[in-house]
Amino acid sequence: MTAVEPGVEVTAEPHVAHNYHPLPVNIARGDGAWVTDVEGKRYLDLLAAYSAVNFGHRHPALVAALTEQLGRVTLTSRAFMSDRLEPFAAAVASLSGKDMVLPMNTGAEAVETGIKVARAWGYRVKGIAEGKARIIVAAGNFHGRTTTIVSFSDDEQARADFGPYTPGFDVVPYGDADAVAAAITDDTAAVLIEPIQGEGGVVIPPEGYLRRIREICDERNVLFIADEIQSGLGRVGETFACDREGVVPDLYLLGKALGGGILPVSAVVGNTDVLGVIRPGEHGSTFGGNPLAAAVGLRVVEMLESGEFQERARALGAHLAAGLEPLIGHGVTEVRIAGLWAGVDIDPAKGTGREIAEKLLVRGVLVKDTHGQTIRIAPPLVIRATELDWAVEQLKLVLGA
Ligand code: IF1
Repeated sequence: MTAVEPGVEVTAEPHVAHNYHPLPVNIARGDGAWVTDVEGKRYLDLLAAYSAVNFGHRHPALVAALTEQLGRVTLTSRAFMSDRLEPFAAAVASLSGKDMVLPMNTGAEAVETGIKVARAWGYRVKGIAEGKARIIVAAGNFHGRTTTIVSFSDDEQARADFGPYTPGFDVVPYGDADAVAAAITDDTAAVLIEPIQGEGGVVIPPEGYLRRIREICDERNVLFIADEIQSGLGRVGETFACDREGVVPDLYLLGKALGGGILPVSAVVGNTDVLGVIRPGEHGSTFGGNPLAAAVGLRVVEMLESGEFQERARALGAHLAAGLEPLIGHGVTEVRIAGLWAGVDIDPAKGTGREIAEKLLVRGVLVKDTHGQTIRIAPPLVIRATELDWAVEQLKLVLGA
């Protein structure tokens, strides 16, 4: 028996590992950093829905914001304003230091919207010939799963048999700013990158990479679009991962945690000289900026304004690093950590990332593997240091470290 907290026990009965992609766990409840499955087993959630649950499952302030809005109005079309949209957009703009917000729903919709804005800006402002606009992206990218987005993915599993692919994208190695500069032509409208690559397993670029991209984009009249859908909103110990280098992109793409771990809420955030290229009626979405989403998103932004969650991510991330780094050479080959977001590469001698994830699951810890040997750790920012210690202890036991 593994006692995980007073009075709660996780039995070590092995789950039958089904050979389907999701891990064999069927969740019925979520509370803070913990979830409970249909059999009543509790798990420490170290994935937090890939950083959509930064504030813990069912954060009381977010549930309250939702409940209060449910008693007023939940959905209006964008043909009419709602009294939640303006405060939400103003709060997101203020948090980002920008003056315009285009609200959408999923991360992929924000990415697709960013691509449309970049192309329209390319034609209407930069003067690129119609239909010729190009966007530079990074190898190892993950920006979602629509057909245009997988068109510029270099992950065969994400793109195979989903062609014909959308043209107009140039792929360069991640982390190499000179490669970005070399790829820019007169037809380049934008550079679209993750400030830290999530799917790649928390791939942190060399210090100065983001600053160099900002400089190159300024020199060459190219938009810098930062996909902060996973890295943003407190995860890396800053409001945005770009803040780590003091860099401000032309467009922030936000999602996941913007919905408080309750609703899909995403947004494209920029200044009017860029985002304003989209004319009324040219873009939209049935649910984008709906009153319910705006109410939750406004509360999320208010919770981030104090800096408390960013500070927690920094402090708890340092604590987690202190627990994980001694495992290097003892079942772990590398640890990459930014704020409270870690990629841990498992020594193949100990098994694959998936095998380790399944062994951790039996011990009441949820993580997700990626790319064979890596497990991703992205706990809710409300987790306690003692819970992190317990999780690291489980990893040590699984590794026989
Ligand atoms: C899956 C990955 C994470 C994202 C970034 C946009 C999106 C995502 C940086 C699209 C979404 C999710 C999607 C989920 C798995 C997960 C994921 F492993 F696929 F790459 F988090 F690392 N930009 N990432 O990370 O946002 O449309 O999903 O709201 O599809 O398997 P979405």
